[in-house]
Amino acid sequence: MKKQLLTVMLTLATMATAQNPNPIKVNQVGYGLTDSKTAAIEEVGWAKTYTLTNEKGKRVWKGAAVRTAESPWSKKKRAIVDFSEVTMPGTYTLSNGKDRQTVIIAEHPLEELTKASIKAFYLQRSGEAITAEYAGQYARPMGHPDNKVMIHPSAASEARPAGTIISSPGGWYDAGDYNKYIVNSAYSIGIMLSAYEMNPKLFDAMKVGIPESNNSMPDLLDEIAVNLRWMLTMQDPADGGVYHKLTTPNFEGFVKPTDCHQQRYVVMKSTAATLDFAATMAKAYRIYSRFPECKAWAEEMLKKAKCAYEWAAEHRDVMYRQEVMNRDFDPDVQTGTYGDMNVRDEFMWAEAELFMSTREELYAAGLAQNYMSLKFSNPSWGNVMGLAYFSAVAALREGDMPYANELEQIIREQITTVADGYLSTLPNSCFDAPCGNSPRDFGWGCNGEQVCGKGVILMYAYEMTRDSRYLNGAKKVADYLLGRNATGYCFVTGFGNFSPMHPHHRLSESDGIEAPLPGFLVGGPNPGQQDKAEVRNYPSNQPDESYSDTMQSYASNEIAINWNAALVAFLGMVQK
Ligand code: 9MR
Repeated sequence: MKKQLLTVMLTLATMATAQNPNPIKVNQVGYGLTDSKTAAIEEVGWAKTYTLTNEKGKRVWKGAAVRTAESPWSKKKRAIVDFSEVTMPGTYTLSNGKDRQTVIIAEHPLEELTKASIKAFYLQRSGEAITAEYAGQYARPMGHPDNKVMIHPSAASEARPAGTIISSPGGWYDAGDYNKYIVNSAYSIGIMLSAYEMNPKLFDAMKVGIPESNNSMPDLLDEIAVNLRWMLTMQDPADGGVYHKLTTPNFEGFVKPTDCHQQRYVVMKSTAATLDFAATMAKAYRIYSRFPECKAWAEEMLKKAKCAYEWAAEHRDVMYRQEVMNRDFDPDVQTGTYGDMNVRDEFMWAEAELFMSTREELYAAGLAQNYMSLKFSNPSWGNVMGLAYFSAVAALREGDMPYANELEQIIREQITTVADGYLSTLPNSCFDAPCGNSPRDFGWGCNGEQVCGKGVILMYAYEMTRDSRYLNGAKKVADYLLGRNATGYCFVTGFGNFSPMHPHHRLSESDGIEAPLPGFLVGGPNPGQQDKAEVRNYPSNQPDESYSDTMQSYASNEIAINWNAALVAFLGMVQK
């Protein structure tokens, strides 16, 4: 009896992390009317012909696979089925004779998803009651007021000795945890503002249902302002330096915000956080000052950006080394580090944004040189160089950059070289996508950094060339993310017919509601499995299948603002 119970429990535990058993893998959210529409079929589901039937059961398409491909690492084979010729909107069933998969074709298939991915930031707000009017069943009372935050001994200064209480309310929780980190906030805002610059029409018209939806600003900018206001409180007014993070010494348990009682601290200032702050505020200045109601606030942001840059110029290498800080100061801090030991890219980003906003020589020194001597790469919280390139693309588009011709050429060349590299993997891809084709594409947060990141870069390449290969490639990135991948998961909570149910997300786990908060992108397959002590039943060790939909899996199943920001940016740009 005991043994039987154990078997049942083990089966249940395995089931909880099982991947999508359906061998027919498609974009579960939907294909655009005239877009390429393909499915990837696992070998067990191969058939001579496949059919697509409409809701009335009428067959609208029949065909064979167009090619097969083998994964270079797992050796698994998949067949690609192409039903692009079906262009009528509707809900269909794709079948191989025994398995069935739902296929949606719609005029604006990504619209609701985009709204939800922005709304996720509202649900992630800290220090504010989330109300039923905007959050329905996910309403919750205010937690983490952060009006009594303590200066950690590592952050002590003359005016603010250790133990001083400051107020640093609001902003977004970083991820599955409840802390707030400047470095990650900066990247997140940077990439979303970049997308806003590239496709303002889409975002200006988009109402996502947040308390500010009825004001005169676009909802995306209202939501971003929430975190900008928090970031502003993290600057020491005495010298312009910016505290690296606001945190509890240890991660809280999986409890509600109102049940969190650990003291929160701001820790030492760092060069990376201060430069990231300077870049973010200088960029926000340009965008928010377009709106008369935000002009004064935008000026304040620019002023603070300049002060931050001054501090960083005088403290060029104050790195955040948590273990060193813990040796020297108490209490020890064990939460996320966002430790970045190379700040060359942060200098570049801050100088680029400050120059674009002020045209002051101070920031121009070596700027064109910078773009020439540095190499564009996919941006992430630890490497923000790419964000400087994105800002330059927008400025060039507005005819607002010195050395425009030279710069445009350099940037176009660098971005298209990277994008061409992605497209070159498409013909042999098991999932008919320009991502997920190398083991290097998988790792902590790859769904945001690698998948959405690649989609964003393909869209910049498209913006700079109008070559439709880039746009079509970017759309296939969406298909991959939304289900046509090795796990068969649509990686955004609440969307598709098979999506994560147990993200490593304290807000989702502590609310007593079965379904997680919607609109969140999970980190994704990570062969590093840094959490394998806690996640005993990873379904696979293959790079592309190393994903566990369990609450314990912080290395593959957490949610985070930077990944959602990349999702918002990608979705915002790909809807052309
Ligand atoms: O996104 C971060 C990833 O690149 C790192 O490899 C990982 C380990 O240091 O940390 C991730 O960031 C986490 C942060 O430190 C704390 N909040 C949760 C973040 C997402 O896992």
